[in-house]
Amino acid sequence: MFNSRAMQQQLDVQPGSPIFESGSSGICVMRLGSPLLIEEMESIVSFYFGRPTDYYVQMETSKYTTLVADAQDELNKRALARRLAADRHDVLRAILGSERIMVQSHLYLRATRPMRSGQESVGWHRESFYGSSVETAVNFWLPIINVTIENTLLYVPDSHLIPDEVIVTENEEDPTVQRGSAAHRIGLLYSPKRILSGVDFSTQRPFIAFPGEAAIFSGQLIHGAAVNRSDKIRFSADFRLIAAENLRTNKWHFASGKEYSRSCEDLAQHFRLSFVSMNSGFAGKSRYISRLVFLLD
Ligand SMILES: O=C(O)CCC(=O)C(=O)O
Ligand SMILES: [Fe+2]
Repeated sequence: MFNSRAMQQQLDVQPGSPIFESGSSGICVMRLGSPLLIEEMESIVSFYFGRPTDYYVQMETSKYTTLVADAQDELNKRALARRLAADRHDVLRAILGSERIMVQSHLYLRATRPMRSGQESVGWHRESFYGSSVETAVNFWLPIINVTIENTLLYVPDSHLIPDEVIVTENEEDPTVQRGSAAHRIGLLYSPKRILSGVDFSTQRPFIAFPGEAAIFSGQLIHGAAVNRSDKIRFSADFRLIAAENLRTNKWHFASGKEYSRSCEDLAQHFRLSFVSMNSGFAGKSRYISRLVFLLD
């Protein structure tokens, strides 16, 4: 589906390179500083999804989305969005051009089952379709387990430069996703939009990022369509970041029950959180750790 030249071009995108300019593709891939963060996320996912894939493929959808929401809650209790942002604060400061970075309080866990019909993965979009973005916000996306070329996220290079007015969409209500349900909490859409015109999809490319790496991209980049053509569940996580100066409102985020964004500048707190996760296995001391994170949070 993708030629090797297209892949090579994405690999050339350097950490910290400007992502909002023309010719930048709108995306860059960077390595996380601490491998412990991805190990912790892998442990949590493995703990919740320890059975053979078939067990989950056959699971009734509302039961499955509740399980994903539970695993997502565990990641959020551990403040992983802010800890990941703090881990590469240097690159994010350069990309966002600010010393004060706000992090979405809620990290989404995507756990897309193989080849499900209906939307178990999000279709092509930019964040402004769903109201959670301004032009200067960026997305942080990272593979956790089983992300391959057959199920990774896709993007259209430089599409972040297309003005909103040029993109024509239509709404398709999805009766299977109730507002406020577990499915909605894990990022599935009750009113997804479909792009009718204004985007040339012929230049689409796959996100190539390996465990321990993260892709940072403009929230305006056209991305999505990660239909899972592999035979395993695809696990990845994502959240959004913005310079404090550009945040116009800090609205309530229903999925986390907190303000939409929190500052990631309290590094002392992040060091304490990282220290805790360094000295613990998930299984052994999880109750103690969760409580500590909750108190600090
Ligand atoms: O991973 C996915 O399927 C969707 C991710 C996404 O839309 C995002 O990171 O903004
Ligand atoms: Fe998105």
